[in-house]
Amino acid sequence: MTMHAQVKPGRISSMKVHADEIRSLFSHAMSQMYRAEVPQYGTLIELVTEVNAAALANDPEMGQALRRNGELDRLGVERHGAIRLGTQEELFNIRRVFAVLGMHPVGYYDLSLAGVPVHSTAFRPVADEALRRNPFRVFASLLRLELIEDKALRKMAAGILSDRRIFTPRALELVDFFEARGGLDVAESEEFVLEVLETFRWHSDATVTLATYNKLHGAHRLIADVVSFRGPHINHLTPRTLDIDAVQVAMPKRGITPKAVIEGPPRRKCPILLRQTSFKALEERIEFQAADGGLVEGRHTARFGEIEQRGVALTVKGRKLYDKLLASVRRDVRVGASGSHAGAYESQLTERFKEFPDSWSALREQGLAYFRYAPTREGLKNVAQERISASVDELVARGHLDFDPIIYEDFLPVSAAGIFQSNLGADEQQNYSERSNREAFEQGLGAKVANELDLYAKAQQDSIKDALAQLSKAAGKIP
Ligand code: OOG
Ligand code: NI
Repeated sequence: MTMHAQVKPGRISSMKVHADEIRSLFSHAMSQMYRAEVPQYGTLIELVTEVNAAALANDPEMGQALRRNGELDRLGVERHGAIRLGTQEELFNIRRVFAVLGMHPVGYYDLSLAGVPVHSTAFRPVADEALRRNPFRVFASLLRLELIEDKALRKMAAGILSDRRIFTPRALELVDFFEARGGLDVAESEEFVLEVLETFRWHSDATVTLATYNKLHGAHRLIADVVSFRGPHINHLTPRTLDIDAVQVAMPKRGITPKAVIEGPPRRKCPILLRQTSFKALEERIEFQAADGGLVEGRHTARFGEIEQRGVALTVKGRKLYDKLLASVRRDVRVGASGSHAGAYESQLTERFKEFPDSWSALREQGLAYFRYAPTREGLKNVAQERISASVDELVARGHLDFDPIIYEDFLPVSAAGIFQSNLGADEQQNYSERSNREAFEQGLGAKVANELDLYAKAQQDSIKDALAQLSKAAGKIP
């Protein structure tokens, strides 16, 4: 492996590689590994690439908007993945590992509400510039053993987990270097990526007996997935598509079976938040320990593929409206695991979301979504100093400011639950009495998770400040 982009002199001390570069190396390496391990993912990537090219050809305006927003370049490398961790210590160290890659915990997602015994965060780049360079994110879940009722089983699972080491000693050593010196050099960065890849690798041999696996599986399939293996194998990677409906329809033609419905909002002229769909996890052969010291064959399903289409980030007000409309559809139409009522669900979703304004202007004027502002060419030419004190709305109305949607970079708990469920099988509906426990999560993590809404609000605010400064300068006065 070679560094495909050299350290840019002057950006950071000459010896150190920028975290964005290490993240790009890492996300590329993960994609290569997953492609080799799960050939259907490679097929999915090909399909997405074709659909994206067609979408851009059909809609030149979309291409221009993506370019203005710095998203066109990142489209081909854009993806997220997911892992499931077993202990607080694993969560603590994964945070340190991701920090080397410029990925930080954003958002807290409680999946126990949806019958999945985990809570989660997303490790992702935070700064606009870093997101533009490579937005790779990892949805990381921590198993909540305290939700298992069977005390003996809980104890056994905790015992097994406490014995495993998911990081190579060298990976942790390089994290120590990074923390002590504030960076890694080129050789260390390359080595780090290779070492960390080991943590996410698939192991076709379990660390437990088939009987233990079955017991864990009986409590929840997810518990078996986390506890029975040497490490938190990456369970899916997700490219971004510009037309998720087209990919959903085309999947079966390529021999891929998608889940019954697309999660998230319906198709719209102005996409909001995040739409996702996945293909079902594959059944894979596993060698389990046998009581006599030999091996016995069994099966496990964990790994799948997913696609996503991202839209504008919503404000608190916009998100409330989204949650309300989605909940009303989900209350009235229940899609069966086999896909029954999928058609009714989709038509109701479209119907009820008519209440959600579908033009960028309306979304902006009603304060439902976040936007990035920039001065127009006209504005820079014609603006007069006294005009700059006008409100943002007035400057937009006069054509001095233009705005583009800020992309939603995070996840949606209801959608995530749907992705989990479709890959766990129909039988996995559980009700957990204990509820969200963000404090325990952050305690394990050893840090607070950032609030995603604050980040979008700041990006919008920064763009306004910058745009006004440019207009002021153009009007002949430095602000
Ligand atoms: C994670 C499922 C959630 C998403 O995109 O919402 C997720 C998992 O199955 O571990 O990846
Ligand atoms: Ni996902």
